[in-house]
Amino acid sequence: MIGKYEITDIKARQILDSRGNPTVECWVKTGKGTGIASVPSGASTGKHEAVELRDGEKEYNGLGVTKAVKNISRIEAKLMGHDARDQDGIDRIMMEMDGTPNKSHLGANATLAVSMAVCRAAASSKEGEVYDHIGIIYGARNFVLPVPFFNVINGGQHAGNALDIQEFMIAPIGAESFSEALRIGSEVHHSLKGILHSKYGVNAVNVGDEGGFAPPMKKSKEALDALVAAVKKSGHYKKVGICMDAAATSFQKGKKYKLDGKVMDAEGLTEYYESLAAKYPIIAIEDPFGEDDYDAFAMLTERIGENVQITGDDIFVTNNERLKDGIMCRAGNALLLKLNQIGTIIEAFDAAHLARHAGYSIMVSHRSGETCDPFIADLAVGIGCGQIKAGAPCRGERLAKYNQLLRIEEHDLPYAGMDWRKKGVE
Ligand code: 2PG
Ligand code: MG
Repeated sequence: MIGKYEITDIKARQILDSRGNPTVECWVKTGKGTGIASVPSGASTGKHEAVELRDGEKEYNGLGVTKAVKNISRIEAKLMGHDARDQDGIDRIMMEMDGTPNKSHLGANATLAVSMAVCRAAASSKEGEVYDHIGIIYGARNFVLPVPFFNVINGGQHAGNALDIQEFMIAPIGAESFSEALRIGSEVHHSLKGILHSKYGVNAVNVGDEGGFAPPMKKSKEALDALVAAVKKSGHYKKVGICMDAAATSFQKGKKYKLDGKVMDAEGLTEYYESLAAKYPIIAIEDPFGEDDYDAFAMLTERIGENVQITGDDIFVTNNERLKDGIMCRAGNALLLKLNQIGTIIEAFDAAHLARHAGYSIMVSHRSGETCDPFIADLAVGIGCGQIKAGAPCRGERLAKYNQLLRIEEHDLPYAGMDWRKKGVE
């Protein structure tokens, strides 16, 4: 007799993501359930990330993923009959089959698609919630609705404008519930649309890859001023903090950084961030320096880490070893968690546990190329990290995550809110 959690079938296919590029979708069937999942893809990818296997053929300009899809057939042969609840065992089988430190053999897009679909299939086999099953795998039952960080102004590699900083986000830290946070995010986003339209004209309200506006601004301060004005116009004083993802590797030139028309060394850039944090209600800065600049991360954390979250994305790439190096020198105080940077759920959880033990915060993150798979919404609730970034409250693939959080909220879970040391926009 086939057990209800026993894996009986695994299928994969090539689908397209929100930028119209191929990505992998996987479907896992057990005796009693099914799970389907698809993987996202970054644009400002860190060089230490796990490998996204691409075909390199003429179709889709080299971006096809048929090789990764074929690799899933090989994975299927090893996983047939396995218990879908054994996420640890399954992910480790794939890690062993791959045998490389960066999934370059099977492709992190192949292993992650299977890892996520297995997790869903296990939850479906017991007719349970995905976040609840994630809590079991993670080893915690501290379910909270995360504070959403809405990326409402896009720059850097996500937009065709002159802004060096990649993401300007608003976070409704003072909302009473997730649904209120989403409403505040939406209202501020629409206020911002009006402000940008009247100041910069109709082209300023076209949206970038993550659903935020991509206005023809040149300097960070213009974006920050627009955010403050939008929060004020929407009437949500004190409830909203500001966050930036500098994605600074993209404006690093050797040991210098070229930002907002100035060339600065790490010390100069630290002072610049300090001055911005003193002037604006900035509660978090992600990737303020290049992906190998641990010393500069440590310097900024030392200077403003008391009041401002310094989040490591391209520097840590959800990788235990790189995070360990960061913790040793107190570089940053938060981990950005992206499953596809490492390629399996279990490895991402290793990094999350390490972050937790070191007192680092965790923010679950989408990628700039997404699908409508809402997995990261369940992930953020399941590990109880209290923070998620999934783009602006605009575009289907972004709302897929936020809307899933609305559904989960109906289970009477609390909203994380935040004990940020600084207040929101006054
Ligand atoms: C980031 C992400 C997501 P990308 O830098 O944090 O916003 O962008 O997926 O392009 O790496
Ligand atoms: Mg980033």
